[in-house]
Amino acid sequence: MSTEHISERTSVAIVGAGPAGLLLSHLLHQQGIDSVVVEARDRDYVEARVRAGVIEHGAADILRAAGVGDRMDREGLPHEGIELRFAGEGHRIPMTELTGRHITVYGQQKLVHDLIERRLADDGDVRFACGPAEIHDVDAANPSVTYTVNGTPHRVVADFVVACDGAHGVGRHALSGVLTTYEKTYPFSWLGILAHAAPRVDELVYANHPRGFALYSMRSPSITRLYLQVPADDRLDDWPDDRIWEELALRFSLGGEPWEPTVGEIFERSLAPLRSYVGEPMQRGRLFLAGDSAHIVPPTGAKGLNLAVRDVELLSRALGAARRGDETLLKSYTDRAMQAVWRAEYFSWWMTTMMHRFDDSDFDRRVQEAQLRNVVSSTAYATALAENYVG
Ligand code: FAS
Ligand code: PHB
Repeated sequence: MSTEHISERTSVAIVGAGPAGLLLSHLLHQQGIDSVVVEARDRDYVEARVRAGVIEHGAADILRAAGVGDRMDREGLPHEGIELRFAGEGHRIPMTELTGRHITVYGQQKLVHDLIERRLADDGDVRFACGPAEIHDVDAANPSVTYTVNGTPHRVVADFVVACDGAHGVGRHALSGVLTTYEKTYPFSWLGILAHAAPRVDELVYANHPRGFALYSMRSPSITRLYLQVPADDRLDDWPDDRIWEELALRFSLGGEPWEPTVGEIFERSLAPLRSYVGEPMQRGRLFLAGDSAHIVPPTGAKGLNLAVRDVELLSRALGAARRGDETLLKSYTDRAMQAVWRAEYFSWWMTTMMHRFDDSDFDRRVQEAQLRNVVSSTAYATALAENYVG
């Protein structure tokens, strides 16, 4: 066990190799700024994690402009609408007709793989399986990140540290004392599955049914992604395959009749609690936060990954300007990022409260249905949803 600390220097030390950390490292590289990415988990784990599936118009533009959108454009599925299904009826929201913009259905797994491949092709310094890193001296001129591998402690000293370490990272803790948090938890979770089954729909279906919410999404012409609203304390064992398919058919009912998704082998399943979280500010001294480390949205609005992309696009420009001696953008990073963050928080809360079943009063229930009828019958309401959804 060597106690000798290996100490190195870089411009920007990034904690976390999720989409935020990897894209930031790439965008900095394109400006000639070196960085080191320190990731706790191994590469296989990071690439296997099933998360987002929807890329907004604006985020897709950012990825394309950064030269990491080729496979997204080749394999991603452009969608021009979504369906809201309730009271046994389906209603299409023609998003592109209403906004001129569209979404791209492209798995976060694939995007993360593309970003890792690109970083490594550009000799980027991405370090996997480092175990949980720690952040130090954020108020000093040279903050640092430490981690230990095989008993050997490492310290990466930098001009700036960026915590892209997600919802359970250390970044937030380094802001304790200056952080104001805003949080809301929802009394249910999402049970998500991936199945080898050709999607029965061409666009995403969001269903509000008396038995609860359901979402019909996809990853490719042969892989379906489906979600069910389940009680927050449910476990995966409570949901054998047959029960999942039966419940989906009921919640997607049309005209009072069960409507079955194409059934296929389920090869991935996960439970995700739903919550909204914002921590302000997103910076302190020479530490900055981006992505889920700073804000969490319930996935109903498909905003989490897209917010992470926007944060790092903003931050990479600010770090580039700081390198040229102008710290204006860095100083106002939080204010600039928060505009998109609170808009996405609002929209994600709005979609979640409109599409899920709560233990509500009959009055609330009828108001929820009236809200849904407003959205599908009023061009103004439908346009508001479309503008927020396509981003
Ligand atoms: P991530 O959590 O992806 O990455 C953080 C990384 O930091 C991880 O690799 C972690 O291992 C590492 N790390 C943590 N602590 C560390 C430490 N101390 N040291 C070193 N490394 C550390 N968003 C959408 O936009 N659309 C969707 O459709 C959508 N669907 C979702 C479905 C589910 C089930 C879930 C859970 C999320 C979904 N999201 C969706 C949100 C999701 O995509 C997140 O917003 C996105 O992963 C955020 O990316 P990062 O901020 O990079 O954080
Ligand atoms: C997904 O495809 O995983 C997905 C799509 C839309 C959402 C959430 C998740 O709102």
